[in-house]
Amino acid sequence: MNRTEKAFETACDIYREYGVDPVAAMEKVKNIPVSLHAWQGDDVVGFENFETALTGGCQVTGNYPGRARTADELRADLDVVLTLVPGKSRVCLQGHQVDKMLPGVDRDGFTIEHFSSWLDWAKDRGIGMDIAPCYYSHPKLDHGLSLSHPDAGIRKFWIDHGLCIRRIAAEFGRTLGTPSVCNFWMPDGFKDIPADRYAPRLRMKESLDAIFAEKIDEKYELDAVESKLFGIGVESCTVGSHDFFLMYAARNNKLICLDSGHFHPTESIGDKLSAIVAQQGRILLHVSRGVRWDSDHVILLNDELLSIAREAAVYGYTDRIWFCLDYFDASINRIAAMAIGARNMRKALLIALLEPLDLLRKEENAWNFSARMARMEEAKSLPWGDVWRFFCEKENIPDDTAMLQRIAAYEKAVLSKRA
Ligand code: RNT
Ligand code: ZN
Repeated sequence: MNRTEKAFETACDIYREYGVDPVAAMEKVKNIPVSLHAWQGDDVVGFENFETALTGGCQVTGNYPGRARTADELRADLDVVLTLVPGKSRVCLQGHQVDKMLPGVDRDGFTIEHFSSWLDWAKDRGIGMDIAPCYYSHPKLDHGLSLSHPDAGIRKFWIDHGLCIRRIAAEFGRTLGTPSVCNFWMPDGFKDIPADRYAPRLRMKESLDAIFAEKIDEKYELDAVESKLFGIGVESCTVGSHDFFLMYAARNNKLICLDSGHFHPTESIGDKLSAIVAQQGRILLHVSRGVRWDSDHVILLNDELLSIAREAAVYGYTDRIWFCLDYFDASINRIAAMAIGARNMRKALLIALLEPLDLLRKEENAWNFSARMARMEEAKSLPWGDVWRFFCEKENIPDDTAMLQRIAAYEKAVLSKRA
């Protein structure tokens, strides 16, 4: 027995005293799909054949060497990340992360042909793929508006883009045998107080209805809609606010996408999950970390992440929750950013599944709230780290230290040569 195995045995003894089975928790956590966001690897630049700055109110700061400049480079990077993250991973793309452009074809004409190498790659690795249309970094995002733009021609361009990406998602789903989540986020909004908030919202609703009028079997593709509080330069009004999209999702049976960086700084999304699921809702999580003005820092194993994972996992409704990471940091090694965040997501889920829930509920049901508090605090020092290390070993994934060494080796051999 090595040290990791010994520590795990002891941890199991302790957990069993609390009525928790670590073996069952590991089995469960392994099978929760987490979608890795490919856009951390290319700084949300995409691989189209024209140059635009990142628009739409998002910003990627930093210039650490090694950004993936082509889809091939990005896939190579993701291959490394996949060896560093335990459990079932998927990969999520933005709609401009094409393999190749075809002459004269813009975003309103993308087909699976533009993404065929992604499909082959995913098939080969046996992983599911998700995708999101890209409503930013394009001249047709005019005056900050896309689907809610007053001009019917501009709206049509973006409606067609949405349709194209849904069809591509369906193709991913059909070929890979697992439904592809297609997430709609658009930056539409106003820097300063608009005279009319109503008309853009009516137009946004109409455009979305047009995109979703085409029925696609949920066996292949699942639509999600993502709300946001504000973006940089879009501080006064976001057309697709939380109220707008929560209503839209409920009425149209779509997944509501909750991005943890898209709310007021003191507003946690943890509490929202049961409220939505209790009413037949389904949720796509964009797991991120807001820091001051930025909604997209690498996720850390902090209280916010722990509460999201806890609320997502402990009630047994993970079949209604989809997990996708969403952050971008260009000031550190991008493989590290992806791997650290993805491992934190998995760690947080493991910690949630190791919670002595029955015990806590027992105190709660007996109205013994002081004992509930004491037990919750006690649970924080249970030896989840020993379970995590054993889990990684069992899954043939490096531990936290070895992970770092592997990333450094890849940086030296590959990333540093990209400058
Ligand atoms: C933006 C949204 C959206 C983006 C991606 C890159 O605030 O969170 O999901 O992160 O489109
Ligand atoms: Zn998001």
